[in-house]
Amino acid sequence: MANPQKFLVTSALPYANGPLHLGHVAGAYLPADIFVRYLRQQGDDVIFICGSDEHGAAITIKAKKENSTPQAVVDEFHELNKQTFQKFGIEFDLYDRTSSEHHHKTAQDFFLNLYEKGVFEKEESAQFFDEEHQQFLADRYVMGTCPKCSHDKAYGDQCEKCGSSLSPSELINPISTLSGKPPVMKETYHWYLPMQKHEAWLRDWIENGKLEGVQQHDPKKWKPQVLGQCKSWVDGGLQPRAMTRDLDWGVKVPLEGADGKVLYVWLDAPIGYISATKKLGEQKGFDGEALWKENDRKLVHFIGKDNIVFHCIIFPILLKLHGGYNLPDNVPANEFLNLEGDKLSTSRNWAVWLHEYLEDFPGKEDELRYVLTSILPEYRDSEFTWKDYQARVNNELVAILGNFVNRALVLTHKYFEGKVPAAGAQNKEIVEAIGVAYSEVDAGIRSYNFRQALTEAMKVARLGNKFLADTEPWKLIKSDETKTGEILNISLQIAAHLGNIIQPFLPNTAKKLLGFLGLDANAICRNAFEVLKAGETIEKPSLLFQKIEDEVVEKQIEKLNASKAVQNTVNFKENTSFDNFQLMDMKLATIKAAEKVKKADKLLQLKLDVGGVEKTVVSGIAQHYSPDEVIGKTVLYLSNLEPRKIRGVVSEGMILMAENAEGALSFMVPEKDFESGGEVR
Ligand code: B3M
Ligand code: ZN
Repeated sequence: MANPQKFLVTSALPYANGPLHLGHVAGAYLPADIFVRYLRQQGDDVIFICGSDEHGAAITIKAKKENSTPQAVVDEFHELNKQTFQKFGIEFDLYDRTSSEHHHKTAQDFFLNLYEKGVFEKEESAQFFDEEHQQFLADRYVMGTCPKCSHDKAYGDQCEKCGSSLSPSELINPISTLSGKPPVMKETYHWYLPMQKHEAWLRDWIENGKLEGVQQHDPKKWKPQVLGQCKSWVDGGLQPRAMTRDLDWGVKVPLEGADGKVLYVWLDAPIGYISATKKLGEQKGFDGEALWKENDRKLVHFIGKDNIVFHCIIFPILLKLHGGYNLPDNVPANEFLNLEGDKLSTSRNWAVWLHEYLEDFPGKEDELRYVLTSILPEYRDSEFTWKDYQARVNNELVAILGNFVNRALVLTHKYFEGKVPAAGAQNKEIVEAIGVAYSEVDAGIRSYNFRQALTEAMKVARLGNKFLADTEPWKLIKSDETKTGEILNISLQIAAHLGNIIQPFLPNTAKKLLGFLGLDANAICRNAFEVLKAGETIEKPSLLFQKIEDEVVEKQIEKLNASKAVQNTVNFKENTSFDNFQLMDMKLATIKAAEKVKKADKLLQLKLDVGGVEKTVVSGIAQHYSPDEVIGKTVLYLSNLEPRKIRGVVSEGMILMAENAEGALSFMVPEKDFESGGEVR
């Protein structure tokens, strides 16, 4: 056994404003759990931290929508998610929460440490303000068209469709999610982190793993897409980012004159990893914060790709400026898991909720662990389908792993009264194959390639299945009992190693299988082929897996489509006044010229004639129409939106388009041959 290594492993803190779905599990939780289980099995010293992220505008928006309070919302989902993780077998050392007092204290101390060092710059700024609700709008309270991909429901901080990190002022045609109306700009002030000042050392840390006084890491071990996103962020020019927000829910800014302001959620949430570790230390009697300072302990953050910039740019800057803390050794972010051909979406209820899976499939946690690990989006988005779930369970778990174990143990009972038969000569090929499997699983897991590691582990089951098929002990028994015994002895040793090697992936199955063999999981030495001694008694096995029947899968697909049907009902916004409607100035406009906007593959720049007046509009229709398709069309034009500069072009108003359920767009054109400039009311 090599010298034990030390790790501090975190999984992204899920927002406590909704349940967990399979995308969350495949993104930041299952890979981390496999990693931690394996390292612990190898004797490494691992601390595994997670908890609920309970601040941020999304939670306050949900509370407002449900006429509830943020605390009530987070209490509900913190409990649900904590229970669900436990039932699914994700074994955190602590599942904490950021609405806790100890987290607020830790986050405020962290902020003050930086504030007193002069890290922040206090800046006045114009911020979106909702006049109806008399509230400044944090990023998540503003929605509009993404300037990068023209997704029309992008948030002020992030576009969920293309993953771009945005600021509210970049959105095209922003509206307040509180009132549904365009927000106004109002003066406020915040404390900014001037990220641009840290570009030089940050780039060196990202590209070379080097940073004075901080442990070295190896960027070559980082996933290319993670490094790529970091580099493009740094190359794109780091910008000052406000580290406080005008919200009444969150960690209060611990400064005079900061009433009504809280820490930016992406400042406080990662500090949640630290406060949780401290809390764990208090519970277990050690200095939790010290784990963040041991230079031989590797910090690994498991996240989804939409969290890369926060974990690889912003949090490392904050950790370094605070001083004394390790920076991440690796951030093996996963891409996105899609579902039945569409993006998983909490808001559209297009998801398989983990807690519902556990209710519908009691005792089948390992089946889901197996299928999700087999399709983890480690380097590109991947897809969960119920048909694939059924196929993998039936054709791999039942037909290979379960079948091999069942035959080896049943035949031992049938021919040798459940006692391990005498061993014969070693089968070098098999011993070699088992050794290779162990080292391949080790290499896979330690390089965050869990799909490959599982494939290697399953080779042991395939090896056993093939060995029985090739040697046919059920025939040999008729002529040579000793030889049959030797074959079953080998099969039982393979089964023991199989139980050992699948532990990180399929912990419940491993426990059952090793239980049949009367083995203690930690007593299996991977370097010795013989685990079971001749004469030892093994239990009569039960089936490790049951087939998934067609109707079970059909029922799940129906359930999904029913939820989509509900979601596809028309969404009406809240009523508004006729006076408000009259504020809109809509006219007919004829498109005189059109061209693509440089470096924006979804935007067209249109020259309009509006009754003889020329107007310019940037419109997110480039993926639906080519420039020459639109010239000459007379369309519906909203003229009096505040002009907005988009990719260097000042857009004066917008063209109104209709969109169908599949997302196709259509112009709204007069059914009579009306001239441009005509009023629409
Ligand atoms: N709450 C997860 C998300 O973006 C976010 C992670 C915080 S980790 C400090 O869905
Ligand atoms: Zn986008």
